This record gives sequence, structure tokens and C-alpha cells, in this order.
Amino acid sequence: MLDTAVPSLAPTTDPAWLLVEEGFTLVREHELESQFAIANGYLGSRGSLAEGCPLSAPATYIAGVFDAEPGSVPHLVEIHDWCHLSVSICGQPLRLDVGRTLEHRRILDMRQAILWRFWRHEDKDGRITRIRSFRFASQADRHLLVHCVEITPENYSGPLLLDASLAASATQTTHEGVSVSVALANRVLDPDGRVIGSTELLSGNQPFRAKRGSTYRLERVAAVYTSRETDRPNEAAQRHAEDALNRLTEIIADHQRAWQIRWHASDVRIEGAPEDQRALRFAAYHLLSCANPDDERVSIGARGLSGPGYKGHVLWDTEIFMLPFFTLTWPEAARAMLMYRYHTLPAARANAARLGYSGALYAWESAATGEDVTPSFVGTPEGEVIRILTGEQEHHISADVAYAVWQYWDATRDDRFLLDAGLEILIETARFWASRVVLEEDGRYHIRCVIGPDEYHESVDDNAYTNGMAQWNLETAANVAERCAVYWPEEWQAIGRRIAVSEEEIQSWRNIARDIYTGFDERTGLFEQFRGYFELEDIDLSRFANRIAPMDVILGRENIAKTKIIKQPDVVMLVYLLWDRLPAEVRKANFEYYEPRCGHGSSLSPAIHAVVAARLGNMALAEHYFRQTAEIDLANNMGNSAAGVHMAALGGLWQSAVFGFAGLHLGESEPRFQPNLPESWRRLSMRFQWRNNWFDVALP
Ligand code: IFM
Repeated sequence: MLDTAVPSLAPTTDPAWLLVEEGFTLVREHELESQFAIANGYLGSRGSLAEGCPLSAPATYIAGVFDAEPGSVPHLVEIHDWCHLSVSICGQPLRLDVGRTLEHRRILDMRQAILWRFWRHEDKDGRITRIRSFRFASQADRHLLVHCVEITPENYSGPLLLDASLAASATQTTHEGVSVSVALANRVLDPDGRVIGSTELLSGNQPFRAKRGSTYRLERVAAVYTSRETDRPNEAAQRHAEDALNRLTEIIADHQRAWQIRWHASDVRIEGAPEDQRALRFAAYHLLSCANPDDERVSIGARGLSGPGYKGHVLWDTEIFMLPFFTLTWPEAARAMLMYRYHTLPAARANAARLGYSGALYAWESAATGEDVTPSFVGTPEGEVIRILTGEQEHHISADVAYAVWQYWDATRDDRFLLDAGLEILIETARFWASRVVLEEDGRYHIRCVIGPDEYHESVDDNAYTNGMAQWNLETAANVAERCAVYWPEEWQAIGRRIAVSEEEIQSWRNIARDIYTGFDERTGLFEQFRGYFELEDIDLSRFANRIAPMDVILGRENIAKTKIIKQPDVVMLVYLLWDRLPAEVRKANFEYYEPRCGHGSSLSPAIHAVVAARLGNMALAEHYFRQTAEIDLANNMGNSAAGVHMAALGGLWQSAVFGFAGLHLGESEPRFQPNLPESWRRLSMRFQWRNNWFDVALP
């Protein structure tokens, strides 16, 4: 008899840790597969039903492993459906759409990061079968995925057939030359815990007799390796899967312990608002699931490892929306993500050079190498082909990466990172801006033909966000470079040998930053979002309050560009990121002007409005936007969670609780709180790490 922890494992009892789906609604299946995804920063697997259903889209991804068919942009590779399993009893397949479902419940236990399924089913001849299963992606051993299924014939004895043949061990090689090996180790146990078979019992053609009231268990481990980690991924995967199956109890305990550590460092506890609590845990669950402090070659894509959206590409979503969570709760993971930007600096340099600029222009959409992989065209459901200009024009990404580098260093004082990687990013991005600006007749530096965060307006001049962030980038690079030259002269010389920086160059960054056009109007205190924005048609968005489609669909792409309606915060984004540099009345004036003009056509939008509204004390708006953000995936309120959860919105939700409602400000000498909690939040408590100290906070 095997000593295994499987039978005693159970979901957490506190409902604030659980996401529960009762019953089965076919059309919700895709969004649930995203919500219920399990991941560990190396592997991610959608929460599909093991036996499949007409709408199943199972997929398992490996972070950073992309493939590209000729002529198309790279996408995350989908590996074999490792957890497929069909069960037949007395010759009848057990399926939700055949017979009668007596009970069907799926539970994502976020505390243990385990996806559970409880199912009682009656076939057309009255046979009742009970299934209890769970799966997880080990947080302690990132190469492992585990799936256990218990099957109990409640009121009959008869032949039980298991078919997992679709989930065979396999090796596949991508067009990009990466070999991926998935090895499975299985065993089937009888009610006494004795092994009665392994792979042969899962072939779909070897039934065994199951006894009424007895529970049979399948234990299955998938191990995944690629040629990026070892020359022999196949052997490594085989060995690892066999070994892990023999140590299942330990594997489970290690996974639970690893998550305990993560939650201890990052759980934001809310008393008085269970739904908000659950939403914050859902956000942290997916963020924590997608990070890997041990791999500097990867970062987190817009939909994490939960679905095919954005093909797994990395955008500014990571640095501006997700990274603050990691910097303050898991700095090792934040560092690895920034190192991904360091390792892709050569591609960013090439990208700038290709367009005739100096320094580094990060790819708007980035995959394994950092080359720009933004698709140039997209087809709409109506069959229209649309040109995509973001890859060519959304240059603010370079300043966003620089901003994240500085934020990380400021919060961690990780000098080694700054000297080995961060400073080079700051310098190369500043260099890009110095070559990107044009000194015009008015004596000001201008940046023409860009797209700001508001993607409803393309090819605009002097976008306030882009210019403001470029100004910040130039000034910060100058300050940090000068500081390094004084404090770390040897390292500074070494950096100089790699990317020679002269005092004149630093001075030129300061001059540009001083004279760059910002679009700020002293009289009104407003930034003009871009040249000519104030002359555009003003449309009262409250007239469209009950809309069910985004404004660009309602008005049409060309028409919306002629209006002041914006897709997502642009000036408000600038106000948020450069908060301490702007007077209070300027922040307020710009929020009050732009907020009513925002159509929230992007999942990135409401969270930033929530943070800024909370900081301004506008609690009604702040709570409204907080809940809108929470519902993006939990209620699929944008209708596109099927393609994966929205990682930026999840990071934004955390930011709206921490930097918005809790009012955390990371000043020069110590963190300060200026809380504005929603009325229902009796108490917010959290931990975070700042400059190598842990802070435990309880508000009020
Ligand atoms: O990066 C965002 C962009 O700002 C708006 N559209 C969606 C992208 C990916 O989330």
C-alpha cells in the first residue's frame, strides 16, 4: 500500500480563498478555462475539463517558448494536453452532456493554488459515479504538473475504462529550434492504495472491474523540460516524472509550502468586503502564478500563462501594471522580469537603429528575443482587415521600461542590478529620446507621430504622456548617471567602456528635458493630450452609459479619432506615474477633465481611474472603477476573458487597493499611508518589502 497524501488533501474551508463554479454552462467554458488556469511561472495550463466538451480549448504553455509559422508573428507554443482523461463505465462515456449531472462543482483554491473538481453523475441506466479530482502546477518544482482523479461507482459494480491516450508523453520541436519534452508518469490505485496498473490501464482498451462503493485513484505527473535547460530534455523529463510520482506526498507538501510563503509576503487582507477580498486574491493568485524569479529570459505576457491572447507577448502591461506588485512583495521575481528587458536590450537597440534613432526602442510587443513582434494587421469578426500601428508608433514603452527600472531600484536599493543592468537601460532609453525629439522653430523639442496609451488616436504629435515620460526618462538617466559617477567610479568607468557616455551627452539630456514641449497650459492647469486634441468634437459619454460594445465599435474607428473620447487614461496615466511632480490642483483638474471622456475600451483603464480617484478622495468613482476592474475577468465584463485573464488589470487592481485606497506613497525616507478606504472595508492589512525591510501594516 502506498503512503500518499492524496486522499487527505481537501480544499481550503474559508470561502474568501475560493472561486467556485457550480453546475455547467457550456458558453462560459472558455472564460472559466482562463480563470481556473494553474501556473508556476514556467508552465501554465488552462483549467479545461479533463474529458473535454464541445467548447473545450485546453492548452498548456511554457513561459518564453514561442513558435512562428512562416510569415506570422511568434505565439506561445501549446504543448500536449497532459491531463486529458475520459472515463467510461459499463461501456458508456462519462460526460456532462450525456445522462444527468447530480452535482458538479469546480473550485479554484487560491490559497493552495489547486484546482478542484467534484462531480456526481447518473448515466441513463441509473448508475451513479462520483469523481473527485485536483490538479496543480508545482510552485516548488516548476517542471511539474500534477493531476489526481478519484472515481467511485456509488451504486453499481462494473467495468471501468480509463482513456488518457491523448495525453501521451511527447517531444515537439518548434520552428525556432527549441525542443520541448513532456513525460507522463501514471499509476492507478485500488481502494486499498495498491497499484493496479499504470500507462497500460490508461490506454482506453483495458477495462478493470470496479466495485460498488470503492474508490479508485489515478495519480498522474507530467514533467516538462526544454532544450533551453538541458541538452537532453527527453531524458530529464522522463526521469523527473517517474521520480516525482514516487514522491507525490512530498511534491504536494512542497507546493503547499511554497504558496504559503508567497501568500505570507503578498496577501492583502480586507475585513468587511468578502467579494473585494476574493477579487484581490484572484489578482494576486494569477500574478504569483506567472512569475519565475529563476528565469531572466522570460517575462509575463498580457494574458500571463492562461490563454492565447496577445500570443503571449510582453507589453508595457508588465512594467507599469504588474511590476509594482512584485517589487514590493517578491522583488526577486521583479528583478528577473527587468533582467528580461536587459537581455533584450540588443534587440531594442536594433529596433531604434532600424528606424534611424540612437539608443534603445523597446518592442511594443516582445517575445523571446525582444524584436518587435506586433502584428501589422488584424482581421475583425466582420471580415475587415485593419492596419495596426502600435508597433510602429507606441514608443512610450521605452520610457515605461526605464520608469520600472527606477521604481524597482528605488524600492529595493538593489545597487548590483542598477550597475549591472538598470543604468544601461536608463541610458539607452534616454539616448533614444534624445534622438527621437526634434528641435523646432519655437525653440522647443517635439515628438511627432506617435500613439499614446489612448490608442483611439493614432499618428498624433506631442502626446502629453509620451513627452512627459520622455522628459522624466532623460532627467532620471542624467541624475542616476551623475550619481553613479560619484558613488561608484569604477563601475561607472566600466559602463563607460561598454556604452561611452560623455558629460556633454548628459548635459544635452538635461537641456532637452528642460525644453521639451509638454502641452501644459498654465492658465487651466490642463495638459492637452496631444496637439489639436482640444479642438476635437466633444461627445457626452453619459448618453452611451448602457452600451454593450466599446465606443470605437459604436462610432467606428475613423469617427472616434475625430472626437475627444479616449480609450484609456493617457494624461491621467501621466498624472498617476508622476504624481509627486505635479501640484495637487493640476492632478485634480486633469482627472476631472479627462475621466468623463474616457470610454474604457481597454482592460487597463478602470484600475488607473480607481487609484487616482481614491487618491483624490472621490470614493464613489474609486469604488466604481475598482469593481469594474475586478469584474473584467471574474464577470468577463469585457467579453474576452476566454483568451486569458487580463494580467495588467489584475496588477492594476492590486495597485488600486494599495496605492489608491491604502494611499501608499513610497517617499524618499520612508513609506507613508494616506488611506481612503471604502466604507465597507473595516480594515486592510498587508505586508510589503521596501529597501530590505518588511513592513506590516493595518489600516485604519
Ligand atoms: O497594452 C495594452 C494596451 O495599452 C491597450 N490594449 C491592450 C494591450 C494589452 O493588454
